[in-house]
Formats: sequence, C-alpha cells, structure tokens
Amino acid sequence: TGKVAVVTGASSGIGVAAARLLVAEGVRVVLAARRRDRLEALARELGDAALVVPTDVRDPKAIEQLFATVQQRYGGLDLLFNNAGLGYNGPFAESLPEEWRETIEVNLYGVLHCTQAAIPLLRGRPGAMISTVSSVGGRYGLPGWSVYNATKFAVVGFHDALRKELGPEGIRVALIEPGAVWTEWGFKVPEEAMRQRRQELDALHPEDVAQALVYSFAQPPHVLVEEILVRPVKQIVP
Ligand code: NJP
Repeated sequence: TGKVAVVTGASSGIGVAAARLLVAEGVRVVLAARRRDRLEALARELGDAALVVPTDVRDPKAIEQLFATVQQRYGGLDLLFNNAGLGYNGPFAESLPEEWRETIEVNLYGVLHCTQAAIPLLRGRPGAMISTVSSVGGRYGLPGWSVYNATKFAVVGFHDALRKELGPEGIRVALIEPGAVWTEWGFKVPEEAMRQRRQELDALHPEDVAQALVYSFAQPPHVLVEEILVRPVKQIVP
C-alpha cells in the first residue's frame, strides 16, 4: 500500500505481531520501544519495510525525535498504533507509587505525547488512523490491577473526545480492547500463575489482536471501526 505506520511497543507481544501483519499488507513500519536489540532483530526479519527508532514513551523529547524522523524519512504518517503498555499486579493497598507513576507515564502520558506529535503528520492523508490499545480493563474493573484499570479507563475517555475532535477532518480514531493474550505483559504475577491462567482461558495469541488492527485500518477512508473488543471465548469475565 505504501502507507506508513508507527508501532509503539514493537519489541514484544502484540506490537511485534502488528508490525509483521502490517508489513505483510505492504505497510512500512517504524518500530518504537526501548529494547533496541529486539527491534533490530525484528527489522532484520522484516527487511526494508522496517525502520528502528528506539524510543522510551515516557520521554517527550524521544517522542519528538521519533516523529521528526518519520516526517523526514517518509514525509507523513498513515497509522499510529499506540500499543506500548504495562501493568503491575497486586492489591492496591500494597502497591507502590513508583509503579503507579510508571503505569500512568507509559499507558496514559505515552499515548498523549505520541498522539499529539503524530497529528500533524496524519493530517491530509486519506484513511489516516490513530489506534490505541486499551483493554477489557478499560471497561471493567479487574481486582489486582486497579492502577492499570485507571489508565485504560482514561484512554477510553480520551479516545471518545479525540474521535469527536479529529473525525470531522477525516482522521479515524479507534480503540482495540484485548482480553487475555499470551505476551510478556503482567508485572509481579509469578510466571507459572500467568501461564496457568492463560492456559485455562485458552488466551489469545498476539496475532489475534493484531488482526483486529489490520482489519480496521484496511477499511475505506470513510469507514471507522471505532472499537474492537477481542477476548478469548472462555474468558467470560470481565
Ligand atoms: O505486552 P508485552 P503486550 N517506552 O509486555 C513496551 C495491552 N493489553 O503485547 O520498551 C516504550 O509483551 C515494551 O517495550 P520495551 C497492554 O496493556 C495486553 O500484551 O522494549 N515502550 C513492549 O514492546 C498494552 O497496552 C493484555 O520494554 C514501552 C510492549 O510495551 C498492549 O496490550 C491484555 C515502555 C509491551 O509488550 C501491548 O502489550 C489487555 C516504554 N517506557 C491489554 N514500556 C495481555 N497481554 O493479556 C513498555 O487487556 N513498553
């Protein structure tokens, strides 16, 4: 297609799957996350269609640099996939303010900074889209994930207002809300417990979520698939 996408959190999980599927659709992808070695390994696999820009989404200067590079290299942007995110598990009563801060900085401020920096590059590009990964935890409370919940609920409210601001100029603003996915996500849960839970639920694979992104992005420019909640069929709650 010759289109250009920025994928945040492209070093793992859903971001890796999204980059692969986008490239298979002919999209050029800019891979952003902190772990350069992972990004470079993925770029080697994807070839000329991929560009690595190591980025910490907690750092507004790094984000500025990321989008300046995109502008310089490609002259614009068609898709921002706000996917970088994390969550710490445990009772709120025992949680640490440093964990709250990191969660809010990545899941909320990271989305705000990336989105604001992307808007000028998206303007005037037919079918331009901002797609942000929220969660079933952006709709329902998950005990043990309260601060994560707070950030994903915030993303939902931000999305709804932004869609109304940017829709009239033809920029599509969309949300993807996954349930349990087999990825590295979920700090402080013992690995074995996470594995068991995902096994019980027959959790989604990262590609299952990435398909939702590719589907919504592939629609004609006048079509906004605003929200996709995709969960493992056995995950009946939340
Ligand atoms: O998780 P994981 P997912 N700056 O841990 C990046 C949501 N979700 O693919 O910087 C830049 O494999 C990190 O990169 P690095 C979830 O909330 C998931 O599942 O190199 N990037 C890595 O690439 C999130 O929004 C589930 O460490 C930063 C990526 O984020 C999205 O899905 C359920 C960063 C995380 O990859 C993708 O997460 C659900 C920073 N400061 C929602 N910090 C699920 N897996 O069950 C982290 O409802 N990253």
